Amino acid sequence: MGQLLNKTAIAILGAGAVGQLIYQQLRTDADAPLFITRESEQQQTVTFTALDGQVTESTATLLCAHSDPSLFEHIRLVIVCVKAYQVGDALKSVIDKLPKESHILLLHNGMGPHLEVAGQLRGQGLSLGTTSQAALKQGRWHIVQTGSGSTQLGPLTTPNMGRELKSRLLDAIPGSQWCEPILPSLWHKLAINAAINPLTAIHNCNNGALAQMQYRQQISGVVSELVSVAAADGVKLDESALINRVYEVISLTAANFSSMHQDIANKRKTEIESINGFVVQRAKQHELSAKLNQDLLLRVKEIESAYLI
Ligand code: KPL
Repeated sequence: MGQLLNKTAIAILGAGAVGQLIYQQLRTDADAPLFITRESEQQQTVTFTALDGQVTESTATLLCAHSDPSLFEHIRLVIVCVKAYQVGDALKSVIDKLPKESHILLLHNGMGPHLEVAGQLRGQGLSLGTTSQAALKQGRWHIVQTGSGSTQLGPLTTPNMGRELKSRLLDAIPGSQWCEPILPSLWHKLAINAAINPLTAIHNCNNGALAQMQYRQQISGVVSELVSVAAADGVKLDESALINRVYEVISLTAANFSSMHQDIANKRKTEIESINGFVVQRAKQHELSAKLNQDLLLRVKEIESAYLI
């Protein structure tokens, strides 16, 4: 079994800030995850500035969808760290090369891709995760960790992730825990993102500005709609605890600009479809109203449409 976790057992699909952060946390002197990216196959120097300011450099192996299939043979876990709207295409490009006994872990903001991915798998099991650790890219291969935070991981479909891989993740990622079932944790994080991200993007403000009275009704309303939709989806959430948590995050991250604010400021596609858009989509499925989430979805899409082609 120890043999299973030799070199190349873990691959990270996507090398954004979160993918590189997880790479750094899983990397040891003896072994490191592979990256699967759209770049050509190569050895790549990667730089990491830790929370304490310490800078380290290491050499990572990059594979791509065109790499020789034999290079994928030893992979037992693929951690998918691309944006929610890229998950389907990214996985489709490599799924045929992944061993049947490998396991897929989705780790992105928002919800929804798991519904599509479940149909793409070729016998692999699926787990989901969410993290509130934060990192920023300083360059293509240099990230700076900007915040610690918790990470929840848990199973969605069998075969389950093997015990060794699970321990390796939990030992390496600070503040991580295994949650069964995992969906309540994802809905919980979704509520925080659904309340904070679009409002900061629309009003061009930092997270802290949302503590003002003028946003109170909208924040409570967005969370309340989400709680009803989650309940119809079989996930029970505590509405008032969730609203309190939103305000706690607003206060803890007061000086930060949300990821959606940054996406809009940099004219990038946002994750709105998998945040408020997911609530709206599930609400339609259950014939529920999610008017406030719908309004935020439309407004952010309107802002995006001014620069997205
Ligand atoms: O996760 C976040 C994000 O920006 O996407 C929050 C919690 C809102 C912190 O900024």
